[in-house]
Amino acid sequence: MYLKRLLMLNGPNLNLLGKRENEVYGEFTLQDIENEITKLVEDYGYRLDSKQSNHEGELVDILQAADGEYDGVIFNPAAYTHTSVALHDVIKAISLPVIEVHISNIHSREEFRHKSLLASVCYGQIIGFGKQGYRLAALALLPEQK
Ligand code: DHK
Repeated sequence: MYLKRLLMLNGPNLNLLGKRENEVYGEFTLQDIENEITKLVEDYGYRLDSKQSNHEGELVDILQAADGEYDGVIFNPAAYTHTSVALHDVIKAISLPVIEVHISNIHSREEFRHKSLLASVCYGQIIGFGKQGYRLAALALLPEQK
């Protein structure tokens, strides 16, 4: 049977969650988020694949390869949000709904974080709700009924 699939993709330094600026990013680890979102999507009969990379080009490769393989992407591009034309272009080029997630409220932080080069090509943006943002993004990609 064909199982519907979501991809959760995390960018640079998010592998350090749990030991990185806890006052900004919380105490939880990336593994905690993966466990929680896997359980949520499995309740809907979906499967979650989770990937993390610190490298811009690798994130581009993963998104190119995801096209046609997944039904949507939960994406925290981390610092590349504010700098990456390559990620803007690949999100525009593929036909998957991509939801941009940020754990922190980027608008209440340094000015260089206020701008997202990706928001205009994403399906939506969820910002500032901690790890709950990943759950909200998954719910936005999942069907209304289980
Ligand atoms: C994570 C990062 O690593 C930062 O570079 C972004 C984002 C914000 C977050 O809140 O998840 O500016």
